[in-house]
This record gives sequence, C-alpha cells and structure tokens, in this order.
Amino acid sequence: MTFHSMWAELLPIGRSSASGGYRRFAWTEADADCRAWFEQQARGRGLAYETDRNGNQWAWLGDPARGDAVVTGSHLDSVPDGGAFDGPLGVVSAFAALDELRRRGARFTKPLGIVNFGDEEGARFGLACVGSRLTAGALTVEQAHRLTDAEGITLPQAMEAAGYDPDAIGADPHRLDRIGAFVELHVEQGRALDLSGDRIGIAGAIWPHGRWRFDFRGEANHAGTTRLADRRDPMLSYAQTVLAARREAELAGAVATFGKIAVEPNGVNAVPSLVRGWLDSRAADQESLDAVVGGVKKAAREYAAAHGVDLDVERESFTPVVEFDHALRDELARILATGTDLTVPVLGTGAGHDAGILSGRVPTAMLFVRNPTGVSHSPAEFAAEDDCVAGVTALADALEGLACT
Ligand code: HGY
Ligand code: MN
Ligand code: MN
Repeated sequence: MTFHSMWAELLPIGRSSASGGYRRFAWTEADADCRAWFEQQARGRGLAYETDRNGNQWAWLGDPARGDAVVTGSHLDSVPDGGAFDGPLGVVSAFAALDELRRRGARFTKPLGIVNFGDEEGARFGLACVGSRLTAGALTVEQAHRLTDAEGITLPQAMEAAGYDPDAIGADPHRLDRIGAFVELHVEQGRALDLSGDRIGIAGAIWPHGRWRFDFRGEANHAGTTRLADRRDPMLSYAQTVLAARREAELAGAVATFGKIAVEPNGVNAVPSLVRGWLDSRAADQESLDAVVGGVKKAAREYAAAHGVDLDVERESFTPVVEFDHALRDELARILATGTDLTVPVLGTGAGHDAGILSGRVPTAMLFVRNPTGVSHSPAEFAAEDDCVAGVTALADALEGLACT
C-alpha cells in the first residue's frame, strides 16, 4: 500500500458526482465506509485495532498501556461538500509514515498509535469535534445525547442505527493516559506556506472560535397581499445581522460567517415565520471574539425590535484559544530541521482540530502541508502530491524522533 493507493481507495467514499465534494457525515453510510477502510488499513499492517466508547478508531503498534505512546492521525468526516484533504490527509499520512518507518528499519522504543477521531466537523449535529471532546471530557453525555440533526434524529439514535451504544459514551481518561504525545498532520487551510514557499509548517496556536444559532421569529403571511407596513418579517432582521457581522469582524480584525440558514415555511410566496442563521466567528484572542459576537448580538436585537421580530441566540459550539505544547513544537522543529533541509515556519490558524481539543490534556502538536490556494471546506481544496509526500516524510521523521531510538 502506498500513499497514492490508499488515497485512491478512500477518494470515492462519500463523494458527490455532481460537485466532487464530500458528504461524510457522522454515523452515516459514508462514515461507515470510511471506518471500514481505516480498520482494513490497520489490520492489514498487523496493528491492534479497536473502536473506543465514543466511536473513535485506534490502531496500535506495541502496548499502549505503557502510557507513553506517540499517536498521530486526524478525522475522516467532512463538512457538506467538503474537500478531499481536510482530515483524510492526516489519516492516510499516518499509515504511510508507519510504512516509511518500517522501510527505514526504525526500532520503536515507544508504542505508536494511529487514530481516526469521529465527527470532527460537526456537520450533522452542529458541534465540532464530538469524538475527541467526549474522550477528553469536554462534552458531557447529557450534552451529547441532546444533539439533534436537521431531520430531528438525535445523536443516540444515529449511533444506535450505526451499531454503536450511545449509553457507553463518555470521558475516557485512561485512554488519554496512554498518550505521551499527539501529532496531527493536516492540510493547511490558508496560504501562509504558499506565500512563504515552504512545504511544511508547524502549528503555534488555534484561534478561539465558536458557533452561535440566531433564531429570528416573525409572522408567516402572504407575500402578495400583506402590506409592507403590516409585516413582521424575520428575513430582514437576519439580512441586516449578516451585514453587521461583517462590519464587527472587520473592526476587530477577526472573521465572522453566516454560512448556514434554515427558513420556515421556506416558500417563495410566503413571508417567513422563522429564519434560523448560524454564525461562525473566530479571532486571534478571546477579547476580540467577545467584541465581535457581542456586537452582532446587539445589532441583531436592535434589528429584531425594529421589525417586531423575536430573537433567541444560542451558543452551540465553542473552543477556547489553543497554545500548542511549546516543548513538543520546538522538538518537532528541531527534528525536521535536522532530518531534511526543510525550514519549518510556525503558523497560527483559525481552523479547529482534534489536536486542539486534546491540547492541555496531552502534549499535542500539528504539522501543516502546503495548500497552494488556501481553499478548504470546498471541493476545490487541494495539495500537490509532492507536498503530500513531503508531509509523509516529515511525519515519519517526527515519529522516528519521538518514538524510536
Ligand atoms: O471548523 C473548523 O475549523 C474545523 O474544520 N472543524
Ligand atoms: Mn474542517
Ligand atoms: Mn480538519
């Protein structure tokens, strides 16, 4: 199995023939096919394979009970119409790096783990990193059991339908005790490496970020016969709030996105009764993020009042700022600088990752692979094969430096 052949095997799973984008949502058939692929790769390499109580998949070389395993991996699920690299590049590179180390005759002095964290994107149930949050104790069983998708299917129902026990989920401290270091390789979701001309980067920090649901409730009515003065139209308040979010983000040097909307009754010839919009906002520091979200909420309240519309806002997902482990970050930089002629810049990112959720509980680090356009969460997401191969080499060097004599 080469990087290329693994990539080719995974590529068609959950891919839309119309857009070329992916729809690998938690506990769906595409997710099951990705999981089957992971298990096949693990067993095909003679690794001990297991799925943990939260549905995360693990493949072990050596005995993780030693407590100092070096673990690598990422996620296989996607956003709606996502790209091929976000997540899978880290999982495929993990197996390819192990193959490379075996070719080098590397002697492992620590256990090695490869992981696929479930439901990282939160595309179906709205919360990012469900698998790693549950395992890290950053999400309670009650909170997880309340998660519901757009069709009204709860997370427990979806897990059960996929053959998993939703009553078994929960914090897994003993599993985290097995991990001495976690290194996640990920396609860069930005252009820093393209602009610097480097193939590989190391993550310094992840911006604080979250997701807020804005419910604007007005009055359904006939689009053709209702006088403008008589309307309580929630779409107007929503539209003004979207523009306010852009203004607030520009003021704070942050980002804010209303990328998902649900309208009831969603008829061309009906004034809506409900407009539900989801805000994703991220900033370099908590104070800036609070300023953006506070400003958007204030504007939304004013616009709702002006149109006689009711407003509810609920925070559905939040991840505080992540500062990756400095010692591990610097160790990786040292290893990569000596192993190859790579200069390896340290990058900040606004993208969330399972490594961010584990950070603070176990030493974590991330390696980024150059993305020439920076585009992500889109079928256009891309990384050149030679950069991906450079990523495998860098990951193999890192794992060798951390887990082998
Ligand atoms: O949203 C994110 O940053 C990640 O892709 N889950
Ligand atoms: Mn993503
Ligand atoms: Mn990702």
